[in-house]
Amino acid sequence: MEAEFVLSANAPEQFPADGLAEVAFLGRSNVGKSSLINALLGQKGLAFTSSTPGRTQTINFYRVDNRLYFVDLPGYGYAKVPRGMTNEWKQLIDEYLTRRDSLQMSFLILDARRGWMEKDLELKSWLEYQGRNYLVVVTKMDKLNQAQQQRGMAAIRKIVADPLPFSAVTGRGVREIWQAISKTHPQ
Ligand SMILES: Nc1nc2c(ncn2[C@@H]2O[C@H](COP(=O)(O)OP(=O)(O)O)[C@@H](O)[C@H]2O)c(=O)[nH]1
Ligand SMILES: [Mg+2]
Repeated sequence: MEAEFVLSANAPEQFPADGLAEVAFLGRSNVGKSSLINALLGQKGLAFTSSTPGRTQTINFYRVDNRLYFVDLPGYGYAKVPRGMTNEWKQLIDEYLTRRDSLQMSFLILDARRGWMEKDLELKSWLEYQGRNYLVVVTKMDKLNQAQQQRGMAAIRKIVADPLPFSAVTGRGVREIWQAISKTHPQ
């Protein structure tokens, strides 16, 4: 598989115009969006990861095998960002999710230790309202013991049927997530 960073956009005019199908990664700041992208693409440093929440303020496009884009969206729910900036981000994400014709599926990413939080539920409702196809990925599974994993997944399943467990540390879930992408976007 070949993957490359293409561009960072902070306005819709900058989004790629070649019409390739897109897979978006959504979730709270620091939930592990970039780490998930890197794990799926098998390239550690491709998507910028940071232990400082709220760093990624642009929409970043990665082209995969010249057949689709992975789209790393800015994280929501980072309280320390000035209000005006939060609105700017929100507007950019809203425009992307509302209007983007080439968006075929989204991953809503949850932290295994936290499960559903208010902003995640808002995003879920919003994706459904927009008629968007999405799947839930539960990341950082490696941070929980067996019993906690089961409890956490059970709580998440009360709200969506088939969350996909994942860990960027162990690689758990990579195969299943690729299968889900291939199902939505066959070669
Ligand atoms: N233990 C563990 N840490 C993770 C995992 N995924 C991400 N992280 C860590 O969580 C922090 C935020 O990850 P990042 O991918 O930058 O999150 P983003 O802000 O959503 O893009 C980084 O320190 C990552 O190393 C995971 O599956 N397991
Ligand atoms: Mg990131």
